[in-house]
Amino acid sequence: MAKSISVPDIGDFKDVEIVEVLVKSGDKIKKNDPIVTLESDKSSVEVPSPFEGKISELKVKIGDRVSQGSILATLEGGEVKEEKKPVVEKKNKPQKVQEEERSNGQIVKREKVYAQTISKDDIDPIETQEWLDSLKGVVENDGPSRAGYLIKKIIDEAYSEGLTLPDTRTTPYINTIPASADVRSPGDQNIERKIRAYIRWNAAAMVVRANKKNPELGGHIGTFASAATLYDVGMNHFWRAKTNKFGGDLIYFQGHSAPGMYARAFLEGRITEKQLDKFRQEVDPGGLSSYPHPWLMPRFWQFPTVSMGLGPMMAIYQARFTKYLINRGLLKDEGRKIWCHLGDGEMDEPESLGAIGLAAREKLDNLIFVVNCNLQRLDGPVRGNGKIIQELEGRFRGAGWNVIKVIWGSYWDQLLAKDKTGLLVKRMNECVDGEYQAFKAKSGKYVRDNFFGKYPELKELVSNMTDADIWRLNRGGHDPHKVYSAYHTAVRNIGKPTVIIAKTIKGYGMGESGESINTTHQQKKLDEKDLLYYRDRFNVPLTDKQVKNIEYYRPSDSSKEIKYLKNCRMKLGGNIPERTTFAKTIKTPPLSIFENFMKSTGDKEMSTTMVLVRMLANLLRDKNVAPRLVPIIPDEARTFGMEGFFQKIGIYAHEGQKYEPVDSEQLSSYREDKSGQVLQEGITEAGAMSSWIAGGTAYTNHDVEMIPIYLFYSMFGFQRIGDLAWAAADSQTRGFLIGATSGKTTLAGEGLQHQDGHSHLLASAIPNCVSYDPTFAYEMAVIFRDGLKRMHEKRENIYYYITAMNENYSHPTKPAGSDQGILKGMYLFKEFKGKGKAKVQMLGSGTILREIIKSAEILSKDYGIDCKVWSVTSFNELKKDGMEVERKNLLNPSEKPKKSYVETCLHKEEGMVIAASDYIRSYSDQIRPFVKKPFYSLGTDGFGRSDTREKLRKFFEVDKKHIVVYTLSALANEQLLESKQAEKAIKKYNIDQEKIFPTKL
Ligand SMILES: Cc1ncc(C[n+]2csc(CCOP(=O)(O)OP(=O)(O)O)c2C)c(N)n1
Ligand SMILES: [Mg+2]
Repeated sequence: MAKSISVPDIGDFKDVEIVEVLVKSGDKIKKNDPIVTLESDKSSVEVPSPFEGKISELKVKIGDRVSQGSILATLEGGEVKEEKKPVVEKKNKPQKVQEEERSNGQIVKREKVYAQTISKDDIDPIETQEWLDSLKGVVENDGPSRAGYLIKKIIDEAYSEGLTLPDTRTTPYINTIPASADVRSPGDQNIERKIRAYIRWNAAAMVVRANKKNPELGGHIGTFASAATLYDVGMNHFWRAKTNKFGGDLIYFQGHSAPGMYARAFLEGRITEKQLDKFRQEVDPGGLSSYPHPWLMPRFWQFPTVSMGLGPMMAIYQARFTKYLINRGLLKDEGRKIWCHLGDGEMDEPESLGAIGLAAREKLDNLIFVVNCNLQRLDGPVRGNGKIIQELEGRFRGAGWNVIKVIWGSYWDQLLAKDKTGLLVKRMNECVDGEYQAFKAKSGKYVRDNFFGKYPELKELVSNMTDADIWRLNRGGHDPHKVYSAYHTAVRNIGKPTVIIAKTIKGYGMGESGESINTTHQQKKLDEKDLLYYRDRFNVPLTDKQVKNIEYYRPSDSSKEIKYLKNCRMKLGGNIPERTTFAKTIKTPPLSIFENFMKSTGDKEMSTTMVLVRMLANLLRDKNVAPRLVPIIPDEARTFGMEGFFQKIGIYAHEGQKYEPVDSEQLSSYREDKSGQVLQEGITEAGAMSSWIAGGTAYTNHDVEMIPIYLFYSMFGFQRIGDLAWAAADSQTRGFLIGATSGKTTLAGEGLQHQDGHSHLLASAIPNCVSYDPTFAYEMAVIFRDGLKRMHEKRENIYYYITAMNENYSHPTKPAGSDQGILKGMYLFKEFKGKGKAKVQMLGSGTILREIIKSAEILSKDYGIDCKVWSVTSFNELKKDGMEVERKNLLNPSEKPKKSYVETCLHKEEGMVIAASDYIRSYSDQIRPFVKKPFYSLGTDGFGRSDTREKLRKFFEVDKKHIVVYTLSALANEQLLESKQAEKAIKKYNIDQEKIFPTKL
């Protein structure tokens, strides 16, 4: 019998092109063998055969366009292999149960036969009922706390009897707050429903309009559609804005629900229609950013959240930092809350759950997470075979959070009340998310048949309900009363952070165009039919014509809705989100504080890390700066020589120190203190970075200018937390990042994964990150002081990345007049006169500057070459300046070209340039275009490895001998010196010409 293979359901796509035909007539194929490849403008997909058989005729060719149902090929003699049907378990069979019982202290075995069991889990329902009745009786007569006490006693007893107790991480799949304890929203639901409808409409309209203009622009409708109630209840009743009397709650919005926030701001009159029309068109002024980006909308957005997982992490550390400021007496305790809205898919990010332990440990009851569980992420269900809500409940409960599940809406209350046998809850428990998703993608009848229909008793329970009634059974996250009740409880919770886990529907109200279907996330275009449906679904008062024009809807300012909306916000203090700052600046400390570092250290050797730590110690003597410093360390204080801070300023610990530290006798004993200043983060670079962001944005979030200084192994900086470094930049964080133990040959013994040869390049990509690689104490001091001035006195929205080293050496006196050069990125450090045989400009940065100095000595003395040594404090800053000047010159071709700073330094100098650093060559190569002379760079390209500094520098060829040889060779290359000079030097210094290039080793 012949069968045909046709195109299956390919979603919304029609007339899709066949780009490959993978079979030919006569081919024998198996079930699921691919037949053709289809390609739409988004993706390509193979169509598998549903049958086994032999192709008798191919009906299509490459280039043909097909849609669902188009025949691709016919098969002869095909056989349909029957899928095995799942075996249905028979229920309520009498069971024989082997039981162990304790009798007179002895274990005896006896057999019990029960005539009727409700399930295999319950062998004696009557006994079960007796226990339940007892519990009920205690609750009614003696109250819930007595009942709780008895249960705890029973559990303790069970443990001491050695019983294996059921896993109690999760509670049944129902709301945590029982209907009887719900607190109903005091709001006018009629008006709130209308407001929500208009916000929904405008949020969708702005995305559709943008994509109509240009499909490149993108956007999301389904996310906010699922979360609208979660936001509205917060906005109408809970979230307090910053005023001159109150600091304001801080809200982290889920990144791609941004259209909903704009749509509300539009109703509030804060955003114009013109702006809505510029959603995602940010290049010209007045556009609205795709996601929350404070850099792009600095008066609106407070927190960048769209890179998933960073929001929750930053919110936790924000809540912690708020308590830190309060405990240190820098902020009033006003009961402010930090709210963080998340997607359920986002909870898969390690960062999302990575810091929840800290939140519980530090009793952050100022923190509320709201996880919008619409059961879907981008491609499909978050947990098709499981239950994300239960999984999250278990994880948060395990971590010690207060968990509030908001699963079912009020329409379910009556059904649950009638569910005397617990069968409804059992059914709720046993359905998996894939089924729950399908229920809301289908119909009331489908829910009746497939949810209630599984048990006759449940079918009976809803027998007097129409399919429409069943469809109306809502989910908790769409019920304003349930959400209100959860928020009401959360804000009153003491001693623990709270997570509200709310069940919703992705694309709620979008109907066939995208409600609860797997493609909802990408839906950004709605056609006329979809838009009319959406309008009708939420009763938006727009005519068909207005809908077809995708007009926005905003009732007049005198309408009840707008008055109500504004009144709600007025009562809560004003606008949210809104970014403002009223922080007082910090006066830059006097030069005297830095004086020590400007003079030679003589024979005394120290590392730049030590210099920095000393400088911080000095700064702690400045009354303006001292209280604002926030030293942040991820378990490396001793590595950086910072243990002295433990006693001096204490380690922040919200409960103080409950123990006598083991080293209490010692000077720098481990001192934890409620008002401690050091944030000792433990081993979490992401956590430390989040603290640093909280500290560096306190000027806007708390109106207190702080100076966070985060010290870390430079290899575990930008590379490890690069995404947070971007979030910091976006947030306009002000503060210092110190990449300690930096460089590939400076951190000698730690080896490959510790030796950093590229962090400066990563830093250079961040536009408002100012970075330096200083060598000497005075450079560090000049740079640090300038950083304090620029960021904390002049309020520039930049942050500093400064590398520091752990190599000890002596430091010279600051050359007169070098300050400006130090800050711009290079200055003439010293001239080594030879015999004028040739001239070389030698550029060095970080620790390798010292090798450059040594090689200049050799070159001048032994080879008669005149060398000028330039200390390059920042190839990155030089590059930025060079790019800008070059661009300006190119844009003004008729004007006299301006000189980049590099050129200003070098244009009058003679000779070629040789540059070296402890970083890969690309770092110094950045200035190559601006040097305008022959330029040779040396660097540490290749894998790091553990050895002595001397051997490492030889290996990477950045030691003085290699620099001498390469300089001579380069001079020969430029025909400024005879090549035999270089040849001789190669022999003299035993340079192995056959050695393999370090990147290949
Ligand atoms: C770090 C990161 N990875 C991937 C993405 C791309 N992305 C945007 S939304 C999304 C799905 C989110 O699902 P969920 O968190 O459940 O949110 P929902 O839209 O369902 O509310 C993904 C993968 C991102 N924004 N950030
Ligand atoms: Mg989701």
